[in-house]
Amino acid sequence: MFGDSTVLLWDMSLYITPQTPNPDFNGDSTVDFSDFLLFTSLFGLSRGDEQYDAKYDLDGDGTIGFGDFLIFGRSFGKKDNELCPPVTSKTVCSIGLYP
Ligand SMILES: [Ca+2]
Ligand SMILES: [Ca+2]
Repeated sequence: MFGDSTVLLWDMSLYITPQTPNPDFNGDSTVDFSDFLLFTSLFGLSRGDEQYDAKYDLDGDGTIGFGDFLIFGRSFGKKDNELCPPVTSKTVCSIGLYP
């Protein structure tokens, strides 16, 4: 798997995007209910709010809202190595996890 063009594209996206959206908020390598609870605790906050944390703003529009929830929902139940950054999903993740 390492060394083919798919992995190269993935690696480049890490440099282009300052922050890669990762719905695994608590870093335990699985997107599950505990991440959902973290997300809902900050749902509705916007950039500038005291508790706002950009890592929950998965689509980067400055608000932790429904668009981020949709991205989270698509990753729910998946492990770290199955996650795909939305920006590169069409290129990297055409195998089936993402449309
Ligand atoms: Ca997690
Ligand atoms: Ca957002």
